[in-house]
Amino acid sequence: MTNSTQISRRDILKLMGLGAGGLFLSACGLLPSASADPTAAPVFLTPFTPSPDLPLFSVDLTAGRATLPIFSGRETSILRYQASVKEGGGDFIQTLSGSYLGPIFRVKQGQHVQVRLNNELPDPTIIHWHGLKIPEEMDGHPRDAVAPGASYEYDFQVINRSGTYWFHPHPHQLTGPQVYYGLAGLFIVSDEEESALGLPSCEYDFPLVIQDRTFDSQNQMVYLANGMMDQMIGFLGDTILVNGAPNAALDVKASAYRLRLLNGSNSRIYKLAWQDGMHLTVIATDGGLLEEPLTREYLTMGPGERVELWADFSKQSAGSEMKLVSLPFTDFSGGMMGGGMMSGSSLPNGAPLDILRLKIGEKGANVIPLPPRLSTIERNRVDEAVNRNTPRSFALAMQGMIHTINDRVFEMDSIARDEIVQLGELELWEFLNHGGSGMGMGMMNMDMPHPMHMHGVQFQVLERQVARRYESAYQDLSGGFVDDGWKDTVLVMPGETVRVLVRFENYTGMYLYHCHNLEHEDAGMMRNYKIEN
Ligand SMILES: [Cu+2]
Repeated sequence: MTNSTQISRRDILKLMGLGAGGLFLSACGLLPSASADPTAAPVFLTPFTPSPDLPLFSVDLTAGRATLPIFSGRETSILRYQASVKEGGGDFIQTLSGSYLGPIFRVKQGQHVQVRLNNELPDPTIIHWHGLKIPEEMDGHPRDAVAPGASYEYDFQVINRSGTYWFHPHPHQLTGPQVYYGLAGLFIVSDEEESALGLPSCEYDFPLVIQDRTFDSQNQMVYLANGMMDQMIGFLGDTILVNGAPNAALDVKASAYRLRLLNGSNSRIYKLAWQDGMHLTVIATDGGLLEEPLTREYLTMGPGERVELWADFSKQSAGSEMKLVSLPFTDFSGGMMGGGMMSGSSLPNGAPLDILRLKIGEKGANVIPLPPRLSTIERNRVDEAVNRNTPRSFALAMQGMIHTINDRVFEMDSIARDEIVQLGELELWEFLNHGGSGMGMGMMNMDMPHPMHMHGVQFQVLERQVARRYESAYQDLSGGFVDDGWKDTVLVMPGETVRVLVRFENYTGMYLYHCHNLEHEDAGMMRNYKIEN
Protein backbone atom coordinates (compact mmCIF):
# COMPACT_ATOMS: atom_id res chain seq x y z
CA MET A 1 0.00 0.00 0.00
CA THR A 2 1.21 3.44 -0.72
CA ASN A 3 0.08 5.50 2.19
CA SER A 4 2.70 8.10 2.85
CA THR A 5 1.20 8.80 6.23
CA GLN A 6 2.22 6.50 9.03
CA ILE A 7 -0.45 5.66 11.50
CA SER A 8 0.08 3.85 14.73
CA ARG A 9 -1.47 0.54 15.64
CA ARG A 10 -3.48 2.39 18.25
CA ASP A 11 -4.85 4.65 15.56
CA ILE A 12 -5.76 1.66 13.46
CA LEU A 13 -7.55 0.01 16.32
CA LYS A 14 -9.31 3.23 17.07
CA LEU A 15 -10.35 3.53 13.46
CA MET A 16 -11.52 -0.02 13.31
CA GLY A 17 -13.48 0.66 16.47
CA LEU A 18 -11.75 -2.16 18.27
CA GLY A 19 -10.69 -2.62 21.81
CA ALA A 20 -12.91 -2.88 24.83
CA GLY A 21 -15.94 -1.37 23.20
CA GLY A 22 -16.06 -3.68 20.22
CA LEU A 23 -16.78 -2.58 16.71
CA PHE A 24 -20.33 -1.52 17.16
CA LEU A 25 -21.72 1.25 19.22
CA SER A 26 -25.04 -0.45 19.51
CA ALA A 27 -25.78 -3.57 21.46
CA CYS A 28 -25.93 -6.90 19.74
CA GLY A 29 -28.89 -8.53 21.33
CA LEU A 30 -31.95 -10.31 20.16
CA LEU A 31 -34.30 -8.38 17.99
CA PRO A 32 -37.21 -7.11 20.03
CA SER A 33 -40.61 -8.52 19.35
CA ALA A 34 -42.98 -5.68 20.05
CA SER A 35 -46.54 -5.40 18.90
CA ALA A 36 -47.49 -5.31 15.25
CA ASP A 37 -47.73 -2.21 13.18
CA PRO A 38 -50.62 -2.56 10.76
CA THR A 39 -49.28 -1.87 7.31
CA ALA A 40 -50.92 -1.70 3.96
CA ALA A 41 -49.97 -4.90 2.23
CA PRO A 42 -48.30 -4.34 -1.15
CA VAL A 43 -49.40 -6.49 -4.04
CA PHE A 44 -47.17 -9.49 -4.54
CA LEU A 45 -47.33 -11.95 -7.29
CA THR A 46 -45.32 -14.36 -5.20
CA PRO A 47 -47.26 -15.16 -2.05
CA PHE A 48 -45.63 -13.50 0.87
CA THR A 49 -46.67 -13.50 4.47
CA PRO A 50 -45.72 -10.41 6.42
CA SER A 51 -44.54 -10.97 9.96
CA PRO A 52 -47.11 -9.33 12.19
CA ASP A 53 -44.99 -9.64 15.31
CA LEU A 54 -42.12 -7.53 14.02
CA PRO A 55 -42.08 -3.89 15.06
CA LEU A 56 -42.01 -1.05 12.57
CA PHE A 57 -38.49 0.25 12.13
CA SER A 58 -38.34 3.94 11.36
CA VAL A 59 -35.15 5.95 10.97
CA ASP A 60 -33.97 9.33 9.72
CA LEU A 61 -30.89 9.18 7.51
CA THR A 62 -29.20 12.50 6.95
CA ALA A 63 -26.70 12.70 4.10
CA GLY A 64 -24.26 15.47 4.82
CA ARG A 65 -20.69 16.68 4.95
CA ALA A 66 -18.31 16.00 7.82
CA THR A 67 -14.64 15.58 8.62
CA LEU A 68 -13.03 12.48 10.06
CA PRO A 69 -9.57 11.57 11.41
CA ILE A 70 -8.59 8.85 8.92
CA PHE A 71 -4.86 9.62 9.22
CA SER A 72 -2.90 11.46 11.84
CA GLY A 73 -2.78 15.15 11.07
CA ARG A 74 -5.46 16.92 9.17
CA GLU A 75 -8.94 15.41 9.17
CA THR A 76 -10.43 14.16 5.92
CA SER A 77 -13.50 15.79 4.42
CA ILE A 78 -16.11 13.13 3.76
CA LEU A 79 -19.78 12.62 3.07
CA ARG A 80 -21.80 10.34 5.30
CA TYR A 81 -25.20 9.11 6.36
CA GLN A 82 -26.09 9.72 9.96
CA ALA A 83 -28.91 7.74 11.44
CA SER A 84 -31.43 8.80 14.02
CA VAL A 85 -33.83 6.07 15.08
CA LYS A 86 -37.42 7.20 15.44
CA GLU A 87 -39.23 3.96 16.12
CA GLY A 88 -38.37 0.31 16.66
CA GLY A 89 -35.35 0.76 18.89
CA GLY A 90 -31.63 0.72 18.26
CA ASP A 91 -31.29 -3.02 17.73
CA PHE A 92 -32.07 -2.74 14.04
CA ILE A 93 -29.13 -0.53 13.35
CA GLN A 94 -25.41 -0.68 14.07
CA THR A 95 -22.77 1.96 13.61
CA LEU A 96 -19.22 1.48 12.39
CA SER A 97 -17.46 3.73 14.81
CA GLY A 98 -14.91 6.10 13.35
CA SER A 99 -15.87 5.29 9.77
CA TYR A 100 -17.39 7.40 7.04
CA LEU A 101 -19.50 4.37 6.09
CA GLY A 102 -23.16 4.61 6.89
CA PRO A 103 -25.02 2.65 9.50
CA ILE A 104 -25.68 -1.06 9.14
CA PHE A 105 -29.33 -2.01 9.01
CA ARG A 106 -30.07 -5.33 10.73
CA VAL A 107 -33.64 -6.15 9.89
CA LYS A 108 -35.76 -9.25 9.48
CA GLN A 109 -37.60 -10.57 6.50
CA GLY A 110 -41.14 -9.30 6.69
CA GLN A 111 -40.21 -6.16 8.56
CA HIS A 112 -41.80 -2.82 7.76
CA VAL A 113 -39.09 -0.19 7.27
CA GLN A 114 -39.48 3.57 7.01
CA VAL A 115 -36.55 5.78 6.15
CA ARG A 116 -36.63 9.52 5.80
CA LEU A 117 -33.63 10.66 3.74
CA ASN A 118 -32.66 14.26 4.51
CA ASN A 119 -30.41 15.78 1.89
CA GLU A 120 -27.86 18.09 3.47
CA LEU A 121 -25.47 17.68 0.55
CA PRO A 122 -24.71 20.48 -1.91
CA ASP A 123 -26.14 18.32 -4.73
CA PRO A 124 -29.27 16.26 -5.42
CA THR A 125 -29.30 12.75 -4.04
CA ILE A 126 -31.45 9.64 -3.63
CA ILE A 127 -30.83 6.22 -2.04
CA HIS A 128 -30.92 2.94 -3.92
CA TRP A 129 -31.37 -0.22 -1.79
CA HIS A 130 -29.06 -2.53 -3.69
CA GLY A 131 -30.50 -6.03 -4.00
CA LEU A 132 -33.83 -5.35 -2.34
CA LYS A 133 -37.11 -6.24 -4.03
CA ILE A 134 -39.14 -3.10 -3.48
CA PRO A 135 -41.69 -0.97 -5.37
CA GLU A 136 -40.30 1.33 -8.05
CA GLU A 137 -40.86 4.54 -6.09
CA MET A 138 -38.79 3.06 -3.23
CA ASP A 139 -35.94 1.91 -5.45
CA GLY A 140 -34.02 5.16 -5.75
CA HIS A 141 -34.39 5.98 -9.43
CA PRO A 142 -32.43 9.13 -10.41
CA ARG A 143 -35.70 10.86 -11.35
CA ASP A 144 -36.63 10.71 -7.65
CA ALA A 145 -33.49 12.55 -6.52
CA VAL A 146 -34.23 15.34 -4.06
CA ALA A 147 -32.63 18.77 -4.04
CA PRO A 148 -30.36 20.05 -1.27
CA GLY A 149 -32.46 20.76 1.81
CA ALA A 150 -35.26 18.43 0.74
CA SER A 151 -36.13 14.93 1.90
CA TYR A 152 -37.50 11.66 0.54
CA GLU A 153 -39.72 9.22 2.40
CA TYR A 154 -39.13 5.51 1.99
CA ASP A 155 -41.70 3.08 3.24
CA PHE A 156 -41.40 -0.58 2.31
CA GLN A 157 -41.59 -4.10 3.53
CA VAL A 158 -38.52 -6.32 3.43
CA ILE A 159 -39.48 -9.34 1.34
CA ASN A 160 -35.95 -10.53 0.50
CA ARG A 161 -34.54 -13.66 2.03
CA SER A 162 -31.66 -13.27 4.44
CA GLY A 163 -28.60 -11.71 2.88
CA THR A 164 -26.06 -8.94 2.81
CA TYR A 165 -27.61 -6.14 0.83
CA TRP A 166 -26.46 -2.53 0.82
CA PHE A 167 -27.50 1.02 0.05
CA HIS A 168 -25.86 3.94 -1.68
CA PRO A 169 -26.73 7.12 -3.63
CA HIS A 170 -28.07 6.90 -7.17
CA PRO A 171 -28.53 10.48 -8.50
CA HIS A 172 -28.02 11.15 -12.18
CA GLN A 173 -24.30 11.36 -13.00
CA LEU A 174 -23.37 11.82 -9.34
CA THR A 175 -23.36 8.26 -8.03
CA GLY A 176 -19.58 7.87 -8.48
CA PRO A 177 -18.51 10.91 -6.47
CA GLN A 178 -21.15 10.54 -3.76
CA VAL A 179 -20.21 6.92 -3.08
CA TYR A 180 -16.53 7.79 -3.35
CA TYR A 181 -16.65 10.49 -0.70
CA GLY A 182 -18.28 8.10 1.72
CA LEU A 183 -22.00 7.47 1.19
CA ALA A 184 -22.76 3.76 1.53
CA GLY A 185 -23.99 1.32 4.15
CA LEU A 186 -24.98 -2.30 4.59
CA PHE A 187 -28.55 -3.57 4.77
CA ILE A 188 -28.46 -6.99 6.39
CA VAL A 189 -31.57 -9.14 6.37
CA SER A 190 -32.08 -12.24 8.48
CA ASP A 191 -34.83 -14.82 8.28
CA GLU A 192 -35.96 -17.94 10.10
CA GLU A 193 -34.23 -20.39 7.80
CA GLU A 194 -30.93 -18.68 8.45
CA SER A 195 -31.46 -18.26 12.20
CA ALA A 196 -32.05 -21.99 12.56
CA LEU A 197 -28.51 -22.66 11.33
CA GLY A 198 -26.90 -20.97 14.31
CA LEU A 199 -24.20 -19.31 12.23
CA PRO A 200 -21.67 -17.11 14.04
CA SER A 201 -23.44 -14.00 15.31
CA CYS A 202 -22.86 -10.71 17.13
CA GLU A 203 -19.11 -10.04 17.35
CA TYR A 204 -18.49 -13.14 15.21
CA ASP A 205 -20.63 -11.75 12.37
CA PHE A 206 -18.42 -9.11 10.87
CA PRO A 207 -18.75 -6.87 7.81
CA LEU A 208 -15.76 -6.08 5.61
CA VAL A 209 -16.41 -3.32 3.09
CA ILE A 210 -13.46 -3.10 0.71
CA GLN A 211 -12.81 0.18 -1.11
CA ASP A 212 -9.97 2.08 -2.74
CA ARG A 213 -9.32 5.78 -2.45
CA THR A 214 -6.57 8.25 -3.29
CA PHE A 215 -5.51 10.83 -0.71
CA ASP A 216 -3.45 13.95 -1.27
CA SER A 217 -0.69 15.21 1.01
CA GLN A 218 -3.34 16.99 3.10
CA ASN A 219 -5.21 13.71 3.75
CA GLN A 220 -8.02 14.75 1.40
CA MET A 221 -9.69 12.33 -1.00
CA VAL A 222 -8.91 12.93 -4.64
CA TYR A 223 -11.43 11.84 -7.26
CA LEU A 224 -10.82 11.53 -11.00
CA ALA A 225 -7.38 13.11 -10.82
CA ASN A 226 -6.62 11.65 -14.24
CA GLY A 227 -9.68 13.25 -15.78
CA MET A 228 -11.10 11.61 -18.82
CA MET A 229 -9.04 8.44 -18.49
CA ASP A 230 -10.43 7.80 -15.01
CA GLN A 231 -13.92 8.33 -16.33
CA MET A 232 -13.46 5.96 -19.26
CA ILE A 233 -11.76 3.17 -17.37
CA GLY A 234 -13.17 3.77 -13.94
CA PHE A 235 -11.55 5.30 -10.89
CA LEU A 236 -8.76 3.30 -9.24
CA GLY A 237 -7.45 4.56 -5.90
CA ASP A 238 -3.97 3.85 -4.61
CA THR A 239 -4.98 3.12 -1.01
CA ILE A 240 -7.09 0.15 0.09
CA LEU A 241 -9.54 0.71 2.93
CA VAL A 242 -11.57 -1.81 4.88
CA ASN A 243 -14.60 -0.40 6.67
CA GLY A 244 -13.15 3.04 5.98
CA ALA A 245 -9.72 2.34 7.53
CA PRO A 246 -6.43 2.23 5.59
CA ASN A 247 -3.83 -0.42 6.50
CA ALA A 248 -6.65 -2.23 8.17
CA ALA A 249 -6.01 -4.70 10.96
CA LEU A 250 -8.53 -6.65 12.94
CA ASP A 251 -8.20 -8.44 16.26
CA VAL A 252 -10.12 -11.70 16.16
CA LYS A 253 -10.58 -14.50 18.64
CA ALA A 254 -9.64 -18.10 17.95
CA SER A 255 -13.13 -19.00 16.84
CA ALA A 256 -15.33 -19.15 13.74
CA TYR A 257 -16.44 -15.97 12.04
CA ARG A 258 -19.00 -15.05 9.45
CA LEU A 259 -17.30 -12.38 7.34
CA ARG A 260 -19.61 -10.37 5.09
CA LEU A 261 -17.59 -8.95 2.23
CA LEU A 262 -18.76 -6.13 -0.01
CA ASN A 263 -16.71 -4.77 -2.86
CA GLY A 264 -17.78 -1.16 -2.34
CA SER A 265 -15.16 0.23 -4.72
CA ASN A 266 -16.13 2.39 -7.67
CA SER A 267 -14.40 0.22 -10.26
CA ARG A 268 -11.67 -1.97 -8.76
CA ILE A 269 -11.85 -5.77 -9.03
CA TYR A 270 -10.36 -7.96 -6.30
CA LYS A 271 -8.92 -11.47 -6.46
CA LEU A 272 -9.19 -12.26 -2.78
CA ALA A 273 -7.25 -15.02 -1.07
CA TRP A 274 -5.77 -15.99 2.25
CA GLN A 275 -2.10 -15.27 2.02
CA ASP A 276 -1.12 -18.68 3.43
CA GLY A 277 -2.93 -20.44 0.58
CA MET A 278 -5.75 -21.80 2.74
CA HIS A 279 -8.91 -22.06 0.67
CA LEU A 280 -11.78 -19.66 1.27
CA THR A 281 -15.07 -21.13 2.42
CA VAL A 282 -18.02 -19.34 0.85
CA ILE A 283 -21.47 -19.57 2.40
CA ALA A 284 -23.40 -16.78 0.65
CA THR A 285 -23.42 -14.42 -2.31
CA ASP A 286 -25.40 -11.28 -3.27
CA GLY A 287 -28.83 -12.72 -2.58
CA GLY A 288 -28.06 -14.76 0.53
CA LEU A 289 -27.02 -18.25 1.54
CA LEU A 290 -25.84 -20.87 -0.92
CA GLU A 291 -27.31 -24.34 -0.75
CA GLU A 292 -24.03 -25.72 0.51
CA PRO A 293 -20.73 -24.16 1.50
CA LEU A 294 -18.14 -24.25 -1.24
CA THR A 295 -14.44 -23.56 -1.35
CA ARG A 296 -12.36 -21.44 -3.66
CA GLU A 297 -8.62 -20.88 -3.96
CA TYR A 298 -9.47 -17.25 -4.56
CA LEU A 299 -12.58 -15.11 -4.98
CA THR A 300 -13.21 -12.67 -7.79
CA MET A 301 -15.28 -9.70 -6.69
CA GLY A 302 -16.47 -6.95 -9.00
CA PRO A 303 -17.89 -3.65 -7.71
CA GLY A 304 -21.24 -4.10 -5.97
CA GLU A 305 -20.85 -7.84 -5.37
CA ARG A 306 -21.07 -9.48 -1.95
CA VAL A 307 -19.71 -12.74 -0.63
CA GLU A 308 -19.96 -14.23 2.84
CA LEU A 309 -17.13 -16.32 4.20
CA TRP A 310 -16.97 -18.87 6.96
CA ALA A 311 -13.58 -18.26 8.56
CA ASP A 312 -12.52 -20.61 11.33
CA PHE A 313 -9.57 -19.28 13.30
CA SER A 314 -9.98 -21.76 16.16
CA LYS A 315 -6.96 -23.82 15.12
CA GLN A 316 -4.70 -20.79 14.91
CA SER A 317 -2.39 -20.11 17.79
CA ALA A 318 -2.79 -16.99 19.85
CA GLY A 319 -0.55 -14.22 18.57
CA SER A 320 -0.43 -15.53 15.03
CA GLU A 321 -1.55 -13.46 12.11
CA MET A 322 -3.48 -14.11 8.92
CA LYS A 323 -3.73 -11.89 5.94
CA LEU A 324 -6.42 -11.36 3.35
CA VAL A 325 -4.81 -10.26 0.11
CA SER A 326 -5.73 -9.57 -3.48
CA LEU A 327 -3.61 -11.70 -5.81
CA PRO A 328 -2.12 -10.28 -8.98
CA PHE A 329 -3.99 -10.86 -12.23
CA THR A 330 -3.67 -9.79 -15.84
CA ASP A 331 -4.92 -6.28 -16.38
CA PHE A 332 -7.63 -7.08 -18.91
CA SER A 333 -7.73 -3.53 -20.22
CA GLY A 334 -5.56 -4.82 -23.00
CA GLY A 335 -5.26 -3.75 -26.57
CA MET A 336 -2.85 -1.20 -27.79
CA MET A 337 -3.20 1.00 -24.74
CA GLY A 338 -3.62 -1.00 -21.57
CA GLY A 339 -5.77 0.29 -18.73
CA GLY A 340 -2.95 0.26 -16.26
CA MET A 341 -0.88 2.46 -18.45
CA MET A 342 -3.73 4.69 -19.39
CA SER A 343 -5.45 5.09 -16.05
CA GLY A 344 -2.50 6.84 -14.50
CA SER A 345 -3.24 5.06 -11.24
CA SER A 346 -0.13 3.87 -9.46
CA LEU A 347 -2.18 0.84 -8.51
CA PRO A 348 -3.78 -0.58 -11.66
CA ASN A 349 -6.38 -3.33 -11.63
CA GLY A 350 -4.55 -6.58 -11.07
CA ALA A 351 -1.81 -5.17 -8.84
CA PRO A 352 -1.16 -7.36 -5.77
CA LEU A 353 -2.71 -5.83 -2.65
CA ASP A 354 -2.80 -6.28 1.09
CA ILE A 355 -6.42 -6.07 2.16
CA LEU A 356 -6.63 -6.93 5.86
CA ARG A 357 -4.43 -8.29 8.63
CA LEU A 358 -6.18 -10.51 11.16
CA LYS A 359 -4.49 -10.92 14.52
CA ILE A 360 -5.55 -14.06 16.31
CA GLY A 361 -6.13 -13.69 20.02
CA GLU A 362 -7.46 -15.83 22.82
CA LYS A 363 -9.99 -18.62 22.50
CA GLY A 364 -13.43 -17.34 21.63
CA ALA A 365 -16.87 -18.83 21.47
CA ASN A 366 -17.12 -22.56 20.84
CA VAL A 367 -17.13 -23.35 17.18
CA ILE A 368 -20.21 -25.11 15.92
CA PRO A 369 -19.49 -27.26 12.88
CA LEU A 370 -20.13 -25.58 9.57
CA PRO A 371 -23.59 -26.80 8.51
CA PRO A 372 -23.19 -29.03 5.43
CA ARG A 373 -26.49 -27.74 4.09
CA LEU A 374 -27.32 -24.04 4.35
CA SER A 375 -30.42 -23.43 2.35
CA THR A 376 -32.64 -24.57 -0.48
CA ILE A 377 -32.44 -22.72 -3.75
CA GLU A 378 -35.00 -23.46 -6.38
CA ARG A 379 -33.10 -23.55 -9.65
CA ASN A 380 -34.81 -21.83 -12.53
CA ARG A 381 -34.72 -23.91 -15.70
CA VAL A 382 -33.85 -22.43 -19.04
CA ASP A 383 -36.57 -24.41 -20.78
CA GLU A 384 -39.09 -22.59 -18.61
CA ALA A 385 -37.94 -19.17 -19.81
CA VAL A 386 -40.48 -17.53 -22.12
CA ASN A 387 -37.67 -16.48 -24.48
CA ARG A 388 -35.48 -19.57 -24.13
CA ASN A 389 -34.63 -19.57 -27.85
CA THR A 390 -34.16 -15.83 -28.20
CA PRO A 391 -32.36 -14.40 -25.19
CA ARG A 392 -32.87 -10.73 -24.48
CA SER A 393 -29.41 -9.51 -25.52
CA PHE A 394 -27.50 -6.55 -24.19
CA ALA A 395 -24.33 -5.61 -26.06
CA LEU A 396 -21.86 -3.74 -23.85
CA ALA A 397 -19.54 -1.53 -25.82
CA MET A 398 -17.46 1.55 -25.93
CA GLN A 399 -18.34 4.03 -28.63
CA GLY A 400 -16.26 7.13 -28.94
CA MET A 401 -15.76 8.21 -25.34
CA ILE A 402 -18.83 6.59 -23.86
CA HIS A 403 -19.94 3.16 -22.75
CA THR A 404 -23.19 1.94 -24.24
CA ILE A 405 -25.76 -0.83 -23.84
CA ASN A 406 -27.21 -1.85 -27.20
CA ASP A 407 -25.85 1.41 -28.64
CA ARG A 408 -27.84 3.44 -26.14
CA VAL A 409 -26.99 5.51 -23.10
CA PHE A 410 -29.15 6.40 -20.10
CA GLU A 411 -32.23 8.49 -20.70
CA MET A 412 -34.16 9.51 -17.60
CA ASP A 413 -37.66 8.48 -18.62
CA SER A 414 -37.39 6.46 -21.78
CA ILE A 415 -37.81 2.73 -22.17
CA ALA A 416 -37.19 1.08 -25.51
CA ARG A 417 -39.54 -1.56 -26.89
CA ASP A 418 -37.03 -4.27 -26.12
CA GLU A 419 -36.82 -3.14 -22.50
CA ILE A 420 -40.34 -4.14 -21.49
CA VAL A 421 -40.96 -7.42 -19.67
CA GLN A 422 -44.04 -9.08 -18.21
CA LEU A 423 -44.72 -9.52 -14.53
CA GLY A 424 -44.35 -13.13 -13.46
CA GLU A 425 -42.36 -14.27 -16.47
CA LEU A 426 -39.04 -16.03 -16.37
CA GLU A 427 -36.62 -14.61 -18.94
CA LEU A 428 -33.21 -15.40 -20.31
CA TRP A 429 -31.00 -12.31 -20.42
CA GLU A 430 -27.53 -12.21 -21.87
CA PHE A 431 -24.83 -9.60 -21.49
CA LEU A 432 -22.27 -9.56 -24.30
CA ASN A 433 -18.96 -7.86 -23.70
CA HIS A 434 -17.42 -8.01 -27.14
CA GLY A 435 -16.02 -4.53 -27.49
CA GLY A 436 -16.95 -1.48 -29.46
CA SER A 437 -18.10 -1.19 -32.99
CA GLY A 438 -14.56 -0.44 -34.10
CA MET A 439 -15.38 3.11 -34.97
CA GLY A 440 -12.93 5.87 -34.28
CA MET A 441 -9.37 5.47 -33.14
CA GLY A 442 -7.95 2.15 -32.06
CA MET A 443 -7.68 3.27 -28.47
CA MET A 444 -11.45 3.42 -28.28
CA ASN A 445 -11.67 -0.35 -28.47
CA MET A 446 -10.45 -0.85 -24.95
CA ASP A 447 -11.52 -4.05 -23.30
CA MET A 448 -13.12 -3.57 -19.94
CA PRO A 449 -15.00 -5.73 -17.48
CA HIS A 450 -18.53 -4.57 -16.67
CA PRO A 451 -20.21 -5.62 -13.41
CA MET A 452 -23.83 -5.67 -14.57
CA HIS A 453 -26.49 -4.96 -11.96
CA MET A 454 -30.25 -5.32 -12.21
CA HIS A 455 -32.59 -3.46 -9.88
CA GLY A 456 -35.72 -4.98 -8.41
CA VAL A 457 -34.76 -8.63 -8.86
CA GLN A 458 -32.35 -11.40 -7.94
CA PHE A 459 -31.25 -13.65 -10.79
CA GLN A 460 -29.36 -16.90 -11.37
CA VAL A 461 -26.31 -17.18 -13.59
CA LEU A 462 -26.96 -19.84 -16.21
CA GLU A 463 -23.73 -19.94 -18.17
CA ARG A 464 -20.62 -18.07 -19.26
CA GLN A 465 -18.75 -18.23 -22.53
CA VAL A 466 -15.57 -16.44 -23.42
CA ALA A 467 -14.11 -15.75 -26.84
CA ARG A 468 -10.95 -17.72 -27.54
CA ARG A 469 -8.55 -14.81 -27.74
CA TYR A 470 -9.53 -13.65 -24.25
CA GLU A 471 -9.15 -17.04 -22.63
CA SER A 472 -5.79 -16.70 -20.95
CA ALA A 473 -6.53 -13.39 -19.21
CA TYR A 474 -9.99 -14.69 -18.36
CA GLN A 475 -8.66 -17.80 -16.66
CA ASP A 476 -6.72 -15.56 -14.33
CA LEU A 477 -10.01 -14.63 -12.65
CA SER A 478 -12.70 -17.09 -13.69
CA GLY A 479 -11.80 -19.62 -10.97
CA GLY A 480 -13.02 -17.10 -8.42
CA PHE A 481 -16.57 -16.57 -9.61
CA VAL A 482 -19.34 -17.82 -7.36
CA ASP A 483 -22.38 -18.23 -9.59
CA ASP A 484 -24.24 -20.83 -7.58
CA GLY A 485 -26.67 -18.72 -5.60
CA TRP A 486 -28.85 -15.67 -6.10
CA LYS A 487 -27.15 -12.68 -7.68
CA ASP A 488 -28.02 -9.08 -8.46
CA THR A 489 -24.63 -8.11 -9.90
CA VAL A 490 -22.52 -10.22 -12.22
CA LEU A 491 -19.08 -9.47 -13.57
CA VAL A 492 -18.98 -9.68 -17.37
CA MET A 493 -15.38 -9.98 -18.47
CA PRO A 494 -13.90 -8.78 -21.77
CA GLY A 495 -14.79 -11.22 -24.54
CA GLU A 496 -17.43 -12.82 -22.38
CA THR A 497 -21.13 -13.60 -22.76
CA VAL A 498 -22.97 -14.15 -19.48
CA ARG A 499 -26.47 -15.57 -19.50
CA VAL A 500 -28.78 -15.19 -16.53
CA LEU A 501 -32.27 -16.41 -15.72
CA VAL A 502 -34.44 -13.78 -14.12
CA ARG A 503 -38.06 -13.81 -13.02
CA PHE A 504 -39.86 -10.48 -12.70
CA GLU A 505 -41.96 -11.70 -9.86
CA ASN A 506 -42.61 -8.94 -7.40
CA TYR A 507 -43.71 -5.54 -8.64
CA THR A 508 -44.63 -3.77 -11.82
CA GLY A 509 -42.83 -0.52 -12.64
CA MET A 510 -39.72 1.04 -14.09
CA TYR A 511 -36.38 -0.20 -12.82
CA LEU A 512 -32.76 0.18 -13.85
CA TYR A 513 -30.12 -2.15 -15.17
CA HIS A 514 -26.59 -0.83 -15.47
CA CYS A 515 -22.88 -1.28 -15.11
CA HIS A 516 -21.79 -0.96 -11.47
CA ASN A 517 -18.45 0.49 -12.46
CA LEU A 518 -19.70 3.81 -11.13
CA GLU A 519 -17.80 5.91 -13.64
CA HIS A 520 -19.29 3.88 -16.47
CA GLU A 521 -22.72 4.24 -14.90
CA ASP A 522 -22.39 7.99 -14.50
CA ALA A 523 -21.23 8.24 -18.10
CA GLY A 524 -24.45 6.63 -19.30
CA MET A 525 -23.97 2.85 -19.15
CA MET A 526 -27.42 2.45 -17.64
CA ARG A 527 -30.94 1.95 -18.95
CA ASN A 528 -34.50 1.67 -17.69
CA TYR A 529 -36.52 -1.47 -18.07
CA LYS A 530 -40.19 -1.82 -17.33
CA ILE A 531 -42.13 -4.64 -15.71
CA GLU A 532 -45.70 -4.63 -17.00
CA ASN A 533 -48.72 -6.59 -16.00
CU1 LIG B 1 -18.88 -0.87 -17.12
